[in-house]
Amino acid sequence: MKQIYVLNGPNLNRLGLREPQIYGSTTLSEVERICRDAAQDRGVEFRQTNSEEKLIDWVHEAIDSAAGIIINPAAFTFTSLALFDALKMFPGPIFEFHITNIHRREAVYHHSHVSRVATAVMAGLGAEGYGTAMGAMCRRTDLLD
Ligand code: DHK
Repeated sequence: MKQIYVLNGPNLNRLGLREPQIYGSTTLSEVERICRDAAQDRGVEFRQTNSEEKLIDWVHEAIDSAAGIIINPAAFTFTSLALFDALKMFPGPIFEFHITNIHRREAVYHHSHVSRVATAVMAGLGAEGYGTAMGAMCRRTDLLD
């Protein structure tokens, strides 16, 4: 069975230290643990980058090797048509994930380029929400297998 890719964008490497009043105190390695626990025996590829090029390369890689993608594109959500174009090529389910409810935040966070290609959008559940996203993705891709 193909793996689930969990891809994280810029500044999320600072999770836990970065604006804890907004993003909470859970670190990215704790988020990885949450995802792997929720996936149980499903294979998980968990990555983070501050580079738009790398994020796009990982989406290309996922086209051939992933059953589904859970992606927190962070700031690239609102800036990257290149990421949108890359995700359009992915044949499986794509869950767009945000720790915060972007629609309750500043206007710069209101228009996502990713939502137009995403199967589902999850925002505002906090870091724990990654586990919810993984559970849903495993159920959905089990059905597809
Ligand atoms: C993370 C970011 O880095 C911001 O650019 C987004 C997103 C929100 C989050 O909630 O996970 O606006």
